[in-house]
Amino acid sequence: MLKITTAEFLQGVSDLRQLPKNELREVLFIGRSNVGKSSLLNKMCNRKNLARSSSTPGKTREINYYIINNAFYFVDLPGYGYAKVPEQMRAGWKRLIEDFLKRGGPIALAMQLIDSRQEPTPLDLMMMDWLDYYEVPYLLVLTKADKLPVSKLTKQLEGYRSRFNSQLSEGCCRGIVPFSIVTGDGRSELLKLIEDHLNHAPKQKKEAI
Ligand SMILES: Nc1nc2c(ncn2[C@@H]2O[C@H](COP(=O)(O)OP(=O)(O)OP(=O)(O)O)[C@@H](O)[C@H]2O)c(=O)[nH]1
Ligand SMILES: [Mg+2]
Repeated sequence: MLKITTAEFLQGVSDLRQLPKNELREVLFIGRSNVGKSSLLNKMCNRKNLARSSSTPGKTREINYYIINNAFYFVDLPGYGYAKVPEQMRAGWKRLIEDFLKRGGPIALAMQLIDSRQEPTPLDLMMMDWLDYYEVPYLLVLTKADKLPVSKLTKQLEGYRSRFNSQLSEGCCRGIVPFSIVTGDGRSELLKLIEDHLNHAPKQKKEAI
């Protein structure tokens, strides 16, 4: 299984011209504000404060790059869905994220995070559509699994599996994994899936419609 030995913050990117010069494979962390992206990233690296947790949700506009094992990147994308963000910023976010996904090649795997207690929001569904369209392999990670009793979590998982059956069988969804930073559930499964995808050949770039 993949073992994370080193993890360092590299840089924040707010414009694609600032992407790291050294093009390594990337594992993306995507999801609405407060869903647990930075917490997941920290837990994967067994570090408490590696990923900066924004005290003001919706304020982080940067794509944060972390270099792992000096071999690949963890990329923490700005959270979306924060109500107080002005429309102009929202449009900027969409353009940045879509251009980012279009690059194809370097992206090994995306983790699409959704709170295990909730249903996907319209923006979550839009993100999944983009990932399918740009042929980015992704996992649905159901966060904060410790907050649900096991029976309810099982039910949620079944619901997600049947709802996204076509993405799982014909689209780019490679699995649905419950996760908790409290119990560590899901961590080893994610490490295994990340390792598998880092070893896959890169995809070609796909043009927008
Ligand atoms: N109980 C529990 N709380 C969690 C879990 N994951 C995250 N949290 C809490 O949820 C809150 C938000 O977590 P973050 O990791 O900062 O969320 P984020 O997606 O990075 O948020 P933004 O950076 O604002 O987009 C924090 O208070 C975390 O402690 C989990 O697995 N279990
Ligand atoms: Mg964060």
